[in-house]
Amino acid sequence: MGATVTTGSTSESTTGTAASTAGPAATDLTAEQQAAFDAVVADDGRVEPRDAMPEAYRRTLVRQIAQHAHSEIIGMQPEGNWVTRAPSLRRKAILYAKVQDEAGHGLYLYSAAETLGVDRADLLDALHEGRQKYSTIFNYPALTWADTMAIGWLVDGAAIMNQVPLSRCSYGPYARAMVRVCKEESFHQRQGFEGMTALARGTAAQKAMAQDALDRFWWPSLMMFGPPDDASPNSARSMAWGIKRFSNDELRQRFVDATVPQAEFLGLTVPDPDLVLDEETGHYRFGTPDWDEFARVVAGDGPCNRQRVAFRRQAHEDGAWVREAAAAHAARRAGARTAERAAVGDDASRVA
Ligand code: FAQ
Repeated sequence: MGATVTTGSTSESTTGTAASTAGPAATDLTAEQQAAFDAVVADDGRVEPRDAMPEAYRRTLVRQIAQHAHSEIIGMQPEGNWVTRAPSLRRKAILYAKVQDEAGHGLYLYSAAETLGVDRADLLDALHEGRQKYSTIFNYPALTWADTMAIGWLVDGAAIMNQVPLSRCSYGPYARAMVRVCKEESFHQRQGFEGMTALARGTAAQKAMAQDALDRFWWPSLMMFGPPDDASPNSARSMAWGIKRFSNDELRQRFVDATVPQAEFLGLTVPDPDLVLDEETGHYRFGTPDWDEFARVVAGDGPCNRQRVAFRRQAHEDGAWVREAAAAHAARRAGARTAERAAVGDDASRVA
C-alpha cells in the first residue's frame, strides 16, 4: 500500500497523487522527447508504454483507466444481484455470462493501467478507501428484473457510445483493450434491448415494469457521460492529447439521438417533457439532468454508494486466500523452473 513507483524522471505515490487530475506541466520531457510525443499525437499514432510521455498525460490516463476499471467491477453488483432470481434458465445463463464479462473488462483495464507504472493492488486500495471514483450509474439499485434489462439497454448502450471512440485513444494499451470490451458491450446492449422488448410486449404489468425501469434509469444514464462541457475540467486537455475524441455533451447527444427511437419502438415514454426532435438539425433537444444529484452521487451520497463499496471491500477480503494461493503456486512453479534449468546446466557441463 502506498508504494512509490518511478516512471521516467518523476516518482509519486500510486495511492495518492495517481488519483488526482493535475500533474506537472508538460515540460518534464526533453525538447526532443516532447517533440516526438507531440508528433505521435498529431499523426493520430499510438503512444506505447516504453515511450516518453508527459507526466500529466500519464496521470490523466491512470486516473481515467483506474476509474473505468473500478466501474466495471463495481458494475457487476446491480445485475449480479439478479443472477439467482432470473426468470428462466436462458436469462440466467446470459446474465451470468454478462456479469463475468464485466469482471474480464476490469482485468484488461487494470492490466492497461499497470503498463503506466502503477500497481493494481494500490488502485484497489484507492477504490476501497474512496480515493478514486467509479461511475455514478452503479450507485442506483436494480429493484426489478426490468431494471436489469434496462441496465443492458441503457447503461451498456451509453458505455458503447463512450468507449468506441476510446478504441482510437492515443494510448495504445487502453485503445487495444477497448476493442474487445466494445464487442462484448455490444452483445450486452442487445441482450438488454431484447429483454426490454419481451417485457414491453408482455402483460400490462410487465410493460409497466419496463416503463418504471426506463423512468428511473434514463437520467442517471445521461449522467454517465460526465458533467456538461463547460463544467468538465479534464475534457479540453484530454481531447488535445487524443485520449478523448468527443466531448461529454457530444457523446450525450449521440446517445439520446440513438436511444429515443429505440424507446419509441418499444412503445415506452422517455421521462423528459422537454424532449423534442429538432427537424432542422435532426437531433433531439432534451432537458437538463439534475447536476446537483450527480454531484451528490459522485461525492458518495447516492442511494447505494456505501453498500457498493462495503460489498466490494468484503469480496476483496474474502478473496485474500485465493490471491495468496495463486502467489504461492506461482512462486513454487518459478522455483521448479529454476531448479530444472540448473539441472539441465549440470547435465550439459558433464556432457562437455
Ligand atoms: N461518474 O472533467 P470530467 C460501464 C468525474 S463502464 C463518476 O468530464 P473526464 C460498463 C471525472 O472522473 C462505465 N465520476 O472527466 C458496464 C472527473 O473526476 P476527477 C464507466 C464522474 O475523465 C456496463 C470529474 O468528474 N466508463 O458502464 C462521472 O474527462 C454495465 C470531472 O469530469 C468509463 O469510465 C461519472 N459518471 O470525463 C459495467 C469510460 N463523470 O477529475 C457493468 C472512461 C465524470 O475528480 C454493467 N471514462 N466524473 O478525478 C471516460 O470516458 C471519462 O472519464 C468520463 C469523464 C467521460 C467518464
